Amino acid sequence: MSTAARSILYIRLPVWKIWPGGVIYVADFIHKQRPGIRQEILDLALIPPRSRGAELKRRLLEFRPDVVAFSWRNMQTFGPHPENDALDVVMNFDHSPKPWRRIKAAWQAIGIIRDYAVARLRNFAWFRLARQLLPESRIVVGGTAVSIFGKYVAEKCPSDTVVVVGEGEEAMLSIVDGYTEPAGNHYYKDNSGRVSHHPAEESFDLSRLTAVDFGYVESIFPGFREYMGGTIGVHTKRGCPFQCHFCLYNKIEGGRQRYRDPAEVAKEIETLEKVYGVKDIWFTDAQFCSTRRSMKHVEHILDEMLARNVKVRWTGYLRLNYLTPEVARKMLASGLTSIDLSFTGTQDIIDSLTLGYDLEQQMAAFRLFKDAAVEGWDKQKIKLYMPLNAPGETPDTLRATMARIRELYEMFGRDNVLPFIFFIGVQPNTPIEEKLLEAGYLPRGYNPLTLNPFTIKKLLYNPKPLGAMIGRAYLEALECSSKLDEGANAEGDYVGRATMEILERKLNESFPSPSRQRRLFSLQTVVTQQGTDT
Ligand code: B12
Ligand code: SF4
Repeated sequence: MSTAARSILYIRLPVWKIWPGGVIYVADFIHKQRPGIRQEILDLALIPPRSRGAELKRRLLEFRPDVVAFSWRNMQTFGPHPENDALDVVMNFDHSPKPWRRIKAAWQAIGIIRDYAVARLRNFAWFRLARQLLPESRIVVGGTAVSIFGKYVAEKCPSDTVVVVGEGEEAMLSIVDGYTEPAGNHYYKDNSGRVSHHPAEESFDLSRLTAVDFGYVESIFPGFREYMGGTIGVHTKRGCPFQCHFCLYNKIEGGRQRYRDPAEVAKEIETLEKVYGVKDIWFTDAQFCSTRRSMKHVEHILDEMLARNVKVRWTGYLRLNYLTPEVARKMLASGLTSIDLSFTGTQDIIDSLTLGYDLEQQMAAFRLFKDAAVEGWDKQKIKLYMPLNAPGETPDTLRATMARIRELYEMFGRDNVLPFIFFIGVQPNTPIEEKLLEAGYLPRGYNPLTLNPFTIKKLLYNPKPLGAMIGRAYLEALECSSKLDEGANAEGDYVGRATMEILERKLNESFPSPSRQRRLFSLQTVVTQQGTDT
């Protein structure tokens, strides 16, 4: 297609209901650049599964858009943690002492993998449906799932499809302008079925992303109001310069941090709160604050929010490297509701995963928060995403993590600290994947999108011998605790806290620590000497 487009139908492919931020930023940007273009957003997550195909067909035929733009968020939905049943299934299958539970888990695993496969095949069938109903329209596919698996997706797409890797604004603008070769990093499947790749550096100037015009978005998105009672994602920057071994975010968004204008970000939040009554915001950046420069940017956003007297609760992925007492105070004053961050209790594991921060500095930053909470610490939660059993983990490093968690219990109150039982999910083209290929843990040439349950299980990295102990501690904790943090109403403890405590007990039974061994030894010596003395 080389003529300019006049209409776009965005189709958000189904996921568990979550604010479709990516597609909204793209549609808002296109509207601001080319106001004459007719746009509509069809969010399949809001439509009952049985009606989705029919509704898609109806909208394609009625609207007959020049561009059919699919947004695909998750392709691999298992990065399991306690709020996701897949973790219980894997743990029961591998580590339950009860055979019937293992058999049940095997059945559940087959169900999960079937759903996963069906979702993927169904998405490809919808792309073909669009091509069949509208042979002249250009099909575009974007979103985080295709940013990771772009080539694979392009190969399965119908002809004349553009698969956009990474951010979509520039690519989409060039497509609506009718460029034969769109801008940005993308794959293209031509009419003969050949797939070509057009790499590009991320270059979009984020200061062009002004506050979303929600009035316009509401006019093109019938499901818009259905999200207003929940958490809304707000983007403040793109890119991450760190190289954590397990992470892909720096590849999805690029390594260079680019920033939106703080006043525009705050204006966006202000409209959400004052016009639509939104109470909860998630800053959807790879990291909300990580570098010295990004901490300054965050401070400006918080200043703007405070100046506008915006009353929301907010969170996002945080790094505390450059936290200052002033920023901690502003974070709390502007509605920080939880501190969500990677956590492990030894510098050795931090370094082996190249997380790029100092443990003592992280602990000092926690104290800054504590000191900044003028009226005491009672509302905010500390959510610890723990890469348990990462390469290099030993009984002693796990015990050290537990000791640090106890420090946090003392600082913030036990009920406010939520250790998240998390494992490394091995993702394609990450340093950890390369390490595990070299070690022979994964076979070279394995398919990261495989449906083989044994390979899928391996992608959740929790190897022996500690893996079995962690698994059994988790299963024991599940018997007596709650998977959600329900504060005072919880029946039993929060599962993450209980797991860590059971694990510590098991570690002490099976691998007495050197100091404990020393104590036991001296006690035995004293007892023996006393025995001989009397
Ligand atoms: C923030 C975040 C979360 C937050 C979301 C908070 C919220 N309320 O919004 C939380 C913690 C809740 C979360 C949960 C999960 N997440 Co998450 N999340 C992210 C993160 C960091 C940012 C996503 C985001 O909103 N970005 C901001 C928006 C503006 O950007 P965007 O959506 O990417 O859209 C841009 C482009 O993709 C593109 N685009 C999008 N659509 C389209 C369409 C067209 C036509 C075009 C041209 C372009 C285009 O243009 C947009 C603007 O430039 C990404 C990693 C990353 N760095 O991208 C993971 C990520 C998306 N999450 C992922 C996963 C797996 C999950 C979970 C399944 C984890 C779990 N096991 O529970 C859940 C699922 C939630 C759900 N309901 O679907 C994976 C998906 C990867 C995959 N292989 O499938 C990612 C990529 C992380 C990873 N593992 O690498 N997540
Ligand atoms: S884990 Fe966070 S800091 Fe590390 S590379 Fe990923 S986004 Fe960046």
